[in-house]
Order: sequence, then structure tokens, then C-alpha cells
Amino acid sequence: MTIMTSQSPSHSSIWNSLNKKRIVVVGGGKTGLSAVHYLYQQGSLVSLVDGDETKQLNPEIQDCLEDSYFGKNCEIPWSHIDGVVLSPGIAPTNFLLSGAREFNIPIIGDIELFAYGMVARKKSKKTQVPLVGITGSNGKTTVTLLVEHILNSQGKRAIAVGNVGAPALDLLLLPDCDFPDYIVLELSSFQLEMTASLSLEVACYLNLSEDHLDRHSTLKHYNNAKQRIYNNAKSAVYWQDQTYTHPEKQFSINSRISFSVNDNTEHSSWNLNANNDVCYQSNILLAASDVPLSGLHNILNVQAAAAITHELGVSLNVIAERVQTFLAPPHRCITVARNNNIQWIDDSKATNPGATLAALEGIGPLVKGKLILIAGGDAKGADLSLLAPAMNRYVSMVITIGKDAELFQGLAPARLQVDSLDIAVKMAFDMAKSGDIVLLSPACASIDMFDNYVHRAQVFVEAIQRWAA
Ligand code: UMA
Ligand code: ADP
Repeated sequence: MTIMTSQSPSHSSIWNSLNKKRIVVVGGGKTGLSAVHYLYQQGSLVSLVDGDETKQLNPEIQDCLEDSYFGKNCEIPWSHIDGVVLSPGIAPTNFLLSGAREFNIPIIGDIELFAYGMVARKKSKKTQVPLVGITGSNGKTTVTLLVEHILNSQGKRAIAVGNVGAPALDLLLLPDCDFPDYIVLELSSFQLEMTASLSLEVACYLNLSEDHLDRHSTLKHYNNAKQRIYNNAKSAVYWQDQTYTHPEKQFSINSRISFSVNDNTEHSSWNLNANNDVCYQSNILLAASDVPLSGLHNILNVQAAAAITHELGVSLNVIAERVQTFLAPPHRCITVARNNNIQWIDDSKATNPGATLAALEGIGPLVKGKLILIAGGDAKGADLSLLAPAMNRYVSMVITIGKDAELFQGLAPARLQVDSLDIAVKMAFDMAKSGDIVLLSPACASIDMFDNYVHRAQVFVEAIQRWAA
């Protein structure tokens, strides 16, 4: 299927001048609402479409809209529409867009609209704020927040937006006095798929593992979406040890910087020594013990953030100092309770097998007793079998929940299937003894049972408190 993006010159003028253009925003979540605000401020005539017929809009948003359409059978006057801004969670193949496709209406994502807005801002203010983009199957949020934290030093201000939570378009509504010195964009494959003209000062592709195959269908297509981060980028930061992340030939990049778990500096300026200390060109920048995040995967995340910020001119001393004061974001391998010498770890953000593998390899070797894993949910088409070696090595029992619980069959020495996370926690309480670790690292999305991964973590913690009482 061909999606008309603003790459096509005949369509670019639509996004260059939004005044009086008839734009349909598809999806009324965070992204859609930020697009409505921005487009309205630019003088566009905005309509909103959402597949949820129970959707409620607040009066302030209603005031920005010409029309709104909810549910499956919307009669949208597509022949009068100039362009569509699509929310990342809605696939371009979605039925809500069938009319737009029929009338060949250009469809872009919020990050593409943001890219146009940044070009317009540069023209009017005669100044450009450096944009950093970070993608990968895992570690995006950790690296995005760490880069933001490092850049927030020496009197400069950085803001992290995009998939991390705050929509990028909101920045374009800020008054000049609040505009940051750096913008750090966390970019999902869904966002990159709908983006063509973003120009990043530094583009970073951390890693690739099976995820979102229900949307991208193959790992190749998923990688193609992620590779788009390098389009127009000046510098590329990537993981030397995983070829998927290396910029493909078609991208002309000025500066290529890689990080690696190996101590070979021939290919990577950011490398590790035998103790897993973070090194820059073979000199120790940070001892592994000074990194305030656990697991080898987080050492890689620190390397990536250090490489990005160093490329932007931050000194090695400042980078080392800032990394040490970084607070780990919640729901990513964080200990949430200890009782009777049993440790309970929340890794609810592990929504794909790659993240759970990193947790098992990071925590497994440290367990004195048994490791009990709670996993399951919506696997999004991923093959979970890559977990089998680590599960057989470290996990004594996997308690499974959710839609794809059956996919864990045969991956661990023992499996128990239960109906809810609450019961899973109760079972873990019954089994665990002093020295054991209970790890919630689902390898699956939460959407079949919970609002999101944060809600899943809340239910986990509440269940621990309840069964401990
Ligand atoms: N909707 C439909 N039809 C559909 C799906 C959704 O009409 O088939 C509607 C829903 O009724 C809802 C709206 O679309 O009203 C939601 O839009 P959305 O799913 O794009 O979500 P937003 O609230 O706009 O949040 C999005 C990102 N969500 C997704 O990509 C799924 C957020 O990333 C991001 O923080 C936010 O924009 C701000 O940029 C979340 C995420 O889960 C954290 N991302 C995925 C991930 O990290 O794995 C990619
Ligand atoms: P993302 O934003 O890409 O989902 P997060 O930083 O939120 O990444 O982490 C998501 C999950 O992935 C957590 O379970 C975390 O422990 C794990 N993780 C973080 N960094 C990495 C990495 N470099 N490789 C593998 N797993 C990782």
C-alpha cells in the first residue's frame, strides 16, 4: 500500500502553510489532541476522528474543532479534506482512513508535522534548536531521559518529548522564553513510519528485537521503520554489536559513532573493559559500580547517552558526573518490596521478549535462592522462544497470565497458569522462601488485562501489599 506523505513535492505545500487548510486528525488520544491544538493555532479548519464511539471531548477542545466523528461508521466528507494527521497507535491501513486513501489525501504523523513546524520556526526566529532522536525496541525511554538529564547542565535546558509521553507538537505552542536549548525526541517505529523530513542533529538507534509484529508483520519491516531515524541526520549513534542498528547505505551521515560491549576500540569509540566499566577510546569514563542502573543493558544505555551528548559538545567530565545523579525511571527492573528476605521486582515495562531477556540476564546471576517469574499478556505476534535458554537457566517457575499465556508453555522448567495478576502474586507468595526473587517481567503488552504497563505495575504492588498483610 502507498501512503502519501509530505515527501511528495506536490503535497509538501499543504504542510508548509496550514492556514485555512481542512485537516482531519485521526485519534483523539494525547497525540491527536496536541495536533488539534497546534493546527487550530495555525489557522487550520480541524476535524477529529476516533474509532471509540464513547469518546468524550472537553469543551476547550470542542472549541478548536469544526467537526468530530466517533465510532466505526463515520461519514467524513473526504473530498473536501486537504490532509490527515494520524496518531501513532493507529495503523495507516486502519479502516478509519479508507476514505482518505481513496481520495489520495496526504497522511502524515505528528512528528512529521512537528518537523515542518520546526522548519517554520527556524525561518521566523533565525535560530535552530538541536534535535536529538532516539529509537530502538528497548531502552528508548531510559536513554531519552538520561540524555535530557545530561543536557540539563551548565545553564542549558533540554526537554524530552515524543513516545516518552509528552507530544512533540506541544513544544511548538510554548512562548520563546520557555523554549528549550535542546529537544530530545523518543521515537517509536509507529512515529518513524509516518515521518519523512525530520532533520536530527544526532540520531540514535539502540537495538532491535521482536516487537509490534502485529503492526509491522515482519522484523524487516519493523527495522525499515526504525532505520528512517537516519533520514537527514547529521550524526548517527548505533550499537556496533547489532548490524540492524547500523545506518544503511542510502543515508548520508557526517559522523558515525558506535558503542559496543566488546573492548575492541577499532570500531567503537565507546566500549567496555573486562569489568564492564564504561570507556571512551579505552579510557575509563565511569566504573560499572558508579552507574546507578542495574544490568549490562543499562551500561549499554549509558554508553549510548554518553555518545549522543558528547557528540553535542558536552565534556566527558560533565557526562560522568550527570550519569551518577540520574534516577532510574520506574517499572524497569525496580525493587518495589522486600519481605522475609524475598525481593519483589517490578519490570512491568518489559513489553517484549528482548526486555525480559535483558532482565533475566541481569538479575538471574544475582539470585541466591529461586527466581520466580510472572509473565504474559499480549505478545503482539512475537516469538517468545528466544527466552527459553535464559528461562531454563535462571527461572524455576513461570506464573503466566493473560491472552498469550500459552506461548510460555515449555520455555521454563515449570509453569503455572492463573487468571489474574493478583492470583499470580498470591501463588508467588505461597512458593517463595528467603533468598528468592519474584520478578514481574511480562515480555508482553498489558492491554489485554490492564489500562497500560503503569496500571499493571500498580496492581502488582497492591497485590504484594494485600497478600503480605
Ligand atoms: N484509536 C482508534 N483506533 C485504533 C486505535 C486507537 O480510534 O485502532 C484511538 C483511541 O480510541 C484513542 C486514540 O486513538 O482515542 C489513541 O491514540 P494513540 O494510540 O496514538 O495514543 P496516544 O494517546 O496519542 O499516545 C501516543 C503513543 N501511543 C502509541 O503509540 C500507542 C504514546 O506511546 C506516546 O507517549 C504519546 O502518543 C505521546 O507521543 C505509548 C506507547 O505505548 C507510551 N507507545 C508504544 C511503545 O512504546 O511500545 C509505541
Ligand atoms: P522503551 O522506551 O524502549 O520501551 P525503556 O527504557 O522504557 O525502553 O525500557 C523498557 C524495558 O526494556 C524495561 O523492561 C527495561 O528493563 C528494558 N531495557 C532497557 N534498556 C534495554 C536495553 N538496552 N536492552 C534490552 N532491554 C532493555
